[in-house]
Amino acid sequence: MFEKVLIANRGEIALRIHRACREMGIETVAVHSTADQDAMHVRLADESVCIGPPPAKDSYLNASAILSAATITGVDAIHPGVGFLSENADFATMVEEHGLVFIGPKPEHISLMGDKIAARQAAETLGLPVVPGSEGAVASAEDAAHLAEKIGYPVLIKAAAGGGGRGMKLAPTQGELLEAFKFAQIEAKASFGFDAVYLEKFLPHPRHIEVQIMADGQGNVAHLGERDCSLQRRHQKLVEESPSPALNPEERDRIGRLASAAMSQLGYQSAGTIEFLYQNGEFYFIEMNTRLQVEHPVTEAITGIDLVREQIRIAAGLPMSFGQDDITFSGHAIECRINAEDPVTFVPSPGVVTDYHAPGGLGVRVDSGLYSGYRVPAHYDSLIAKLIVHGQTRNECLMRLRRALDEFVIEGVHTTIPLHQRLIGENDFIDGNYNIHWLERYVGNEEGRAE
Ligand code: MV4
Repeated sequence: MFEKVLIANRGEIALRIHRACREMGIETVAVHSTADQDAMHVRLADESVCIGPPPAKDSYLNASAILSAATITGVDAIHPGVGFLSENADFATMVEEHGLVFIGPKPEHISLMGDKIAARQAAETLGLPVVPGSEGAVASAEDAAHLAEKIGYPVLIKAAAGGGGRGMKLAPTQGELLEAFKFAQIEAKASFGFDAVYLEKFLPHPRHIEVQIMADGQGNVAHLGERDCSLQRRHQKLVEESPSPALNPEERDRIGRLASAAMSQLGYQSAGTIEFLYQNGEFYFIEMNTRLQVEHPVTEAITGIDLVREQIRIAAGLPMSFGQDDITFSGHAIECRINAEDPVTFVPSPGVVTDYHAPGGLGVRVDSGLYSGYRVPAHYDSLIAKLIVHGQTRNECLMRLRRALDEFVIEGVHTTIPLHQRLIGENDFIDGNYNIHWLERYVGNEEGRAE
């Protein structure tokens, strides 16, 4: 097992990784920007190295600075966390070239899934249901029009280098296709430096359902159920839950088995998430995330499996500590993302947290680096805490969530807690009756007209 791990991230996820390492007897090295020197995970880590000024490109995205810190402190491995360098195949390769272990999948699988056209082709080859659309890239507007005629409007033009909501354009009818194609291509080139686009039939009101998988590269592959992440605004998830209120046990079993079989065939290793759109009883693969996800605690709550611990074991060459048959899915879990933002306008609200009290009790987990006196920096994502509640039934979970939100005290910055409190009183939420558009309709989305 590793003796020392460098955590190439910040915030609650850096703390999460530190905790897993601690419990495994592994020393930790925190790397941080000057804006994060007082962060909780930096205080708790055995060692810390300042790697640069606040802008992420000069610190958390600075591969050379991170690799230098790794060399100086003599770590065995690097955990990239989420975001930042976590899905950068070049970084994963550089880590390996430095004689260190990248705690994550193989670079080839990061690259494969980073190219959304290649990912779509791979998914189809691996037996996953994909959205009807182009076989590969669409070279011209004429080809796009021809294909759209066959599969039917509306269609979406998506950038190969996009994902997570970036670089998509809707063509409701043939009359709008030429313009949408040109726009998507130009936007893709400008945003990603790569203008390849592909085409999919547009699904008007799906849910976003993702399957958590874990594989050790030694023949063991398991799925850990799904998460319903449909409650989002501008591609920022606000609430995630498992199991999805929309699926019946047969559907859950079917998509889980398909996901496992696909990853087995691919030879995938580490944690991964396969994203699907789900509409009218059908699943459609859209993307795969080759990393740990922010919402992983929801899965940990219902399976009792420590996903970060398993990632570390796998990276160290050990087999997974469980197999599919060892997993029992128990109860229901919901995560609320608490952001330092105005709960109505969503304008970021950095500043000093003047008072902090987290809820607790049975079935309540809070992942957060906050403390009284902590300054929320303005330079990063506004996620400051995750509240995860677990109950035996969805209703118990909802009652517990309401109780926990009411206990939560965060003073000095605006947070999304009041929004979550409002949400939990909505009948559609209580009934699990929502899709990917529900939240934006509920809170308004002044710049979201294109979607
Ligand atoms: C779609 C879609 C409808 N039809 N593809 C947005 C993010 C990226 N991961 C894929 N996205 C979508 N792809 C087809 N063929 C609608 C979305 C979409 C979406 C998906 C998941 C969660 C939230 C979303 C919000 C708007 C649009």
